[in-house]
Amino acid sequence: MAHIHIPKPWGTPEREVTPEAIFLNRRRALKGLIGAGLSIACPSIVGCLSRSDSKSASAAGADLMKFESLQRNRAFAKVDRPITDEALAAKYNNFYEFGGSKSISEKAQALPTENWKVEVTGLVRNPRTYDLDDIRKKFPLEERVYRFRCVEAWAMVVPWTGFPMNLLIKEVKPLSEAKFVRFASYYNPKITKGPGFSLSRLPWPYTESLRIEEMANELAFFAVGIYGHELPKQHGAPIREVIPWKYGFKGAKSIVKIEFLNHQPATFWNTLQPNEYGFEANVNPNKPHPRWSQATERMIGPGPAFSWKRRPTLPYNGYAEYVAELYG
Ligand SMILES: Nc1nc2c(c(=O)[nH]1)N[C@H]1C(S)=C(S)[C@@H](COP(=O)(O)O)O[C@H]1N2
Ligand SMILES: [Mo]
Repeated sequence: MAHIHIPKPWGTPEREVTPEAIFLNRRRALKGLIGAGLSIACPSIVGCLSRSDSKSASAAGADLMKFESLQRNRAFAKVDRPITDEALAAKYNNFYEFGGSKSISEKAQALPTENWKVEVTGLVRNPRTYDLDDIRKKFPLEERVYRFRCVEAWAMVVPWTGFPMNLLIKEVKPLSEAKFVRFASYYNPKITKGPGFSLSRLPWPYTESLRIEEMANELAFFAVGIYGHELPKQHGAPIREVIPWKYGFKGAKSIVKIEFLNHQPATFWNTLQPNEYGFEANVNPNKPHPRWSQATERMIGPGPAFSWKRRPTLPYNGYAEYVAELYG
């Protein structure tokens, strides 16, 4: 991969930084396993997960596993704004399955994540159902600090733990007819009751979709963790998409199914409001939402939302150098 950036001194604060020498040795040792990537601490997650002693600040007392000796991928640490406070990000969420407000973090604890399975199906040579252990063994995990931008104009910067989607593509080998991929979130109307108001006929399950070329881009990511530990349920445990150059709704949470298709599928928000939630949904300061400007964004912070620091919205959320070529 050609994109190796020297991190800027104003880059994000480093948590639990591994001394450079150890990092380099480990890299050398793993080189044979991981090919050209420069990122990976644990060839598999085995031996790298530990049950945290302290309760997480984030998830209604949930006890979250920590990723030990995880390496931050420095190629993606160049973010010119501070990492969002973990406890604030964990209490300001969108997860319509558990309600229509931002305060769903406690309700989301009802999501049953035991024995989670992800079915990969459709137009692929190797269809497969993975459990979380399979995923952890198969795909080397790394940490990436990404900007994140909701279509509602709030934004954050968070360190995700996970692996690039192109590793899954290599495993399952989409057929040449496959042009799109669709991600479906967990849905069980007894548990994911949805927002109480109106809209009783929402197009559940929550689904999202990408073109295959978008999925293959090096930025497209499956996250299994955030802030160095497994995902709390409100952030989309145990596995979600993270597509940093698109609005947040493109990243389905709590994925149970990944399907390769020859056509563009209907998706949740695009079905409800196609003029507000386009299929492509690339972050674009010059393309206003029908109901508000997208020129600036509010970084999640303390206090009421109107007081949060405003920043200019960046084209492709600051990732044009990686993705602009996808859009000719
Ligand atoms: N299944 C599901 N995934 C979802 C959503 C949702 O309601 N349901 N909301 C989306 C939207 S609009 C955003 S901005 C992000 C929010 O992610 P966060 O709560 O982890 O910050 O999740 C996205 N993924
Ligand atoms: Mo969003």
